[in-house]
Order: sequence, then C-alpha cells, then structure tokens
Amino acid sequence: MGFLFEDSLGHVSGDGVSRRQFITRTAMAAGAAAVAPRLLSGSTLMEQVGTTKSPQRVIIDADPGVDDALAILLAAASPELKIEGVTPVAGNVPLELTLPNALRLLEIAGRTDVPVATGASRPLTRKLITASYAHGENGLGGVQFPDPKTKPVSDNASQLIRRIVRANPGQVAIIAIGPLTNLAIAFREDPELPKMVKSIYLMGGSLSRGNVTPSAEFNIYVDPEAAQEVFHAGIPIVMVGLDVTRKAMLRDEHIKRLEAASNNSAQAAGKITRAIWNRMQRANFNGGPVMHDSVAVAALLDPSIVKVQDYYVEVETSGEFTAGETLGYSRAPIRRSAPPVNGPSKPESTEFKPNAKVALDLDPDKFFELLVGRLVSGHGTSA
Ligand SMILES: [Ca+2]
Repeated sequence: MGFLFEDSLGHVSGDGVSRRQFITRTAMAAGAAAVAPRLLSGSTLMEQVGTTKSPQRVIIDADPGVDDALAILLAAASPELKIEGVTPVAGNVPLELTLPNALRLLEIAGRTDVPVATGASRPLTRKLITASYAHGENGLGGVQFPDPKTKPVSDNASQLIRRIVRANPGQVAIIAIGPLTNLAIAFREDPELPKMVKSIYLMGGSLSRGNVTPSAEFNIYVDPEAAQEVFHAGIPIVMVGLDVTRKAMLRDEHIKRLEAASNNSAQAAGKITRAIWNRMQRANFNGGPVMHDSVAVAALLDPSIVKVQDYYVEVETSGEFTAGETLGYSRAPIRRSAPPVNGPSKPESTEFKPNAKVALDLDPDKFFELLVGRLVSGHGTSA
C-alpha cells in the first residue's frame, strides 16, 4: 500500500473524480454506455474462489509495513487459515527490514512454526521506492521490538512459494499485500505454477486514483512489471485496492481496544497503530491510519465484507507519469491508446475476459469488528 493516511494527508488530490464517476468514465472510454456497476454478493465470490471446511492454506507475501503487521497478526489469529509460509519483499521499507519484521510478527503471534523465506530486494526492473515516511524508518511505526530469534528458511521466497503450491496444487490461496515481485519471479521460474494457485487476494491498485501518484497505488507503482505479469497469469484474483481500503481508517476507539487486551498480538498492534496515530496527531492530520492490507485478509475470511465486480484489469507499465496505474475495463472493447504511425494497428480487442474481481465497496463496521475482534481475542497467539 504505502500511504497509511493518504486521504487525510492529502498527498494526492487526483483529479477530483469520484469512484463512481471514474468507473463510468472508464466504461465510456471503452466505448460502452455508462451503467452502474453490478456488484456481486459475497456468496457469489466464494463460489468463484471456492471454500473448504478445513482451514484454507495461504501464503502471505508482504512488505511489513504497519498495515502488513496487522494483516499478518489477523491471519495468525484466524483459525480458518493455515499459514504455510510468509515471503517478505522490499516495498514499504527495504528487505533488510521487511524480513526481520516478518520474523518478529510471527514470534509475537507465537507462530514460529511458519516458514519465512527471503524475497526480492528490489523490483524486477526498477529502482526501489519505499514509503518509510509513512511506516517509520523501521517499518513498524518506529516501535522497537526485540530482534527476532528465528531465521529465514534456506529456500528463497520464489522457491518456497513453488514448493508449497506444488505440494498442494489447487489448494493454496496467496495473500499478496506488497509489491508483486516475488510472485512474478516464482511464475517466471515455473510457468506451470499459476495453474496450481487457487486464488490471489491482493491489496493493490485502484480504479479511483492512486496514492503515490494521481494514477498509481503504491504496491503496483513500486513494481508495475511484476503486477502486469501477475494479473495476466490466469489465476482467479480478488483485487482489494484503494477503492475500498480508503474506508478502512482505524479510529481511536479501535486502538484503545487493542491496547486494553492482554495478548501479545493485540498489544503489538496497539503499540504500532498508536505510534502512527501520534505521528498523525502531531502533524495535525484528521483521522487514523488506514489498514489497507488487512482488508485483503478480511475479504478472504468473510467475503460479505466487500462487494466485487468482474473487470479486465490492465497495468500501465510504460507511462512516464502513469506507470503502475490499474485500468479496469468492465466490458469490451478493450481499447488501447491510439497506435503510433509506424506501430501495430490494433488499438482494441472486442473480447471481454475478466481477469479479476475488483472490490468496489466495503462494510467498514464489519471489517473492523473482524480485525479488532480477532486481535483482542488472542486466538492463535501466546499470552
Ligand atoms: Ca503492504
């Protein structure tokens, strides 16, 4: 994600277009009549991605990161999920920090059984741009936790992802809450792998302006080439972007509930979010830190928390100002920029093949009850 307080900070004003206006504009740009988006219910979503009675196997690919921290703690506190591995990547802060942060968070949650594998230290082709201004220099709001005692496994992130998915074909969902570099590398190394991935729940992108540029959301901005490959890998994707995560702004009452709970996960989450809260107050920002990444976990845990719609999502990779933008086509034609004089002469495709279910609405009360309720419950954590 990147900006935990993008809206209140006003880092990016976009062009003042509302989400609905933007969607309508997108549809019109695709040569279609403007229509209100048809939102699918959560149950429809789960029919798409499937459910099982036994815990859902997941890999968490993350760049912790303040909101990653709560997302990982939420997943660890959720008995519906079996965390098979965590694969840190460079993003919010460099890998030298996201890796120990991932180990720390699992230790806090009492989950040292979960393997952590070292991921990519930079995007596929670009220089790393971080968001330490929003997450604190250490990625956890400046809160100091003990150095981790555990070590990463000998496999690197792509190797661990491949090993877990190949051992459980069709059963593993990937919760991707950082730049998508690790996944792109795994798919390049093993082109058959995407067919074996059950689904990807990713926090990234936006159909309604970005947060790091007027076009791009942070995770996609950092590594648009990786995102482009992942969106076109043929895997069922649920895209949880800024369109919904902007509504996941933590309030003081939530932080107080975390602080009042005695278990390690809630205490850590309370300290981290309070540190960010205090930074925001000192800077005269209204509102609280935005829990972008936990929405992706929540959408997997309880699909009724979001409303989704089928889209064909393209990722802009060549734009001088717009790289990392996610464009959502809700119908054919899929029209591209006008071709150059000497370029290919096919500006559009008449075939509409959705490649993602994009979350367009969020029930914030239900979301926060799940997030805070799970963290304070202490389930799956040491006391
Ligand atoms: Ca993240």
